[in-house]
Amino acid sequence: MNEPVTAYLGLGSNMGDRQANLERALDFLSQRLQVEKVSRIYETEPVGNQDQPRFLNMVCQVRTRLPARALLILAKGIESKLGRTGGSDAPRPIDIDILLYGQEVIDTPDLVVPHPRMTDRAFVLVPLSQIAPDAVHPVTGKTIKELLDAIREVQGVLPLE
Ligand code: PH2
Ligand code: MG
Ligand code: MG
Repeated sequence: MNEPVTAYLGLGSNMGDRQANLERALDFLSQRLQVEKVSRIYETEPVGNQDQPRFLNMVCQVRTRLPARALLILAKGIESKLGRTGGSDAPRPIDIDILLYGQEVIDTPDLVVPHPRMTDRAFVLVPLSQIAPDAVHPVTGKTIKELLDAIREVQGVLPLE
């Protein structure tokens, strides 16, 4: 049996009942692994394709014996149960990204961990620094708090209520 690993997942929704989508995704995740911590929910301006609705974003800390690839398959399965169709920059009911998987560095065509864009995305680093400020990014060697401090202006990331 594999040793349990602490991983961080990023969740985003910008279609339908966004808050309900996040909650249902967390529900599905907790049926298959231990969800140890969840961040607040933030309403965020779309990054990249700006011609789409605002997102709700959050992150969670999970503990799992699933290998990274199995975790990816679980995430994709939940995305399609919640009705995700369309490409990577289309609006979606839910997007579940593996941000960190222990201290592992994975670089394969279908899975790259740490998530390649997490270091400059405030909508990831703000919620992640809430639950794991001292987690170390295994490629840069920096903590989440250090990565967040390196972003000059944190804009368009507002806590929901
Ligand atoms: N996800 C993207 C692209 N842009 N912008 C925000 N604010 N939140 C997201 O989750 C997001 C995005 C691709 O996955
Ligand atoms: Mg994403
Ligand atoms: Mg994704």
